[in-house]
Amino acid sequence: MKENFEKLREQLGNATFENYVGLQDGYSEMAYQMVAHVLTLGYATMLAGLLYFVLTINWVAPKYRMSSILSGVVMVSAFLLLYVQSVNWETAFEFNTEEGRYFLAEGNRADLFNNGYRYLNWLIDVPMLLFQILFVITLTKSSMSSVRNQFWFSGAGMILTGYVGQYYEVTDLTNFAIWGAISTVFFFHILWLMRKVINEGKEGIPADAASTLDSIWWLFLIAWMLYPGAYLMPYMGGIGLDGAFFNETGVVARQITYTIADVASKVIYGVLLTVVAQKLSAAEGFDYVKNNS
Ligand code: RET
Repeated sequence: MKENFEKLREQLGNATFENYVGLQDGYSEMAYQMVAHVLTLGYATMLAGLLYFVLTINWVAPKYRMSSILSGVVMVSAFLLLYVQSVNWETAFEFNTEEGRYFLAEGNRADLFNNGYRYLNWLIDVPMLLFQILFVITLTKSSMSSVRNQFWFSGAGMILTGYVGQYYEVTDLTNFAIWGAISTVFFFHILWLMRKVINEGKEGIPADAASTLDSIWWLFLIAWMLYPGAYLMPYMGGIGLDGAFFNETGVVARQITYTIADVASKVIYGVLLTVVAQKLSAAEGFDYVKNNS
């Protein structure tokens, strides 16, 4: 790609690296379909998750139900966005029978590929996900409104700065790194605050509920770290255009990473919060099975 880069850059400007790969080398059948399939898996899982959260809402005491409602909101917004992202992939590239590969599509229905939909979806989902845990745990020291405001502030700050940064992933690595670094500062603040919330939430609750809260922490930490990994994906195999990931491998790896992160941070996280709420409800004398039999 190095030899042709100036020409590609004139044609594609701030487009993300998926388009550079699609114009220069194209995608093999396997790479193209793996992305298409993993995007479909993503939105199908969100619909399945929605069903779960709706059906289990009465299994927990009323004061915990807001957690299920927020998971439902996250499922709907993620379902729509991932569907649009998947259509975007299909309209951006088309099969070329001479080369036997998929290249950037031309003509007036063609659209460049962009991950920006995801970032704007996170603007809804990140505050919801952070907010959600506050309906399940009881804070012992911090004030609920202060934690909530810090979550909103840093959540939005992290995503908006990352959204700007991702436009520079091919053409301006300095800007890409600076916006990414600012975003990371907000991210560390969120991690620190979440650790504090979980520590306080563990006080005075049954041991099995506390241990599920610990699992939520580890899930949270690992799943959320995957997003900056996906941001950096083109350079995971070396900085520069000839790195091992500045090609279809990196494109596939990025979409798989996003999908694992989405399923873990939205669906599994919501399920685990429902489990904690069920344990707390039971400890408080709310028994769904008895009430309904
Ligand atoms: C960005 C930019 C690069 C630096 C960092 C980032 C972090 C993103 C995160 C996103 C989480 C999204 C979730 C969505 C669920 O719907 C913006 C990629 C640190 C942590 C949980």
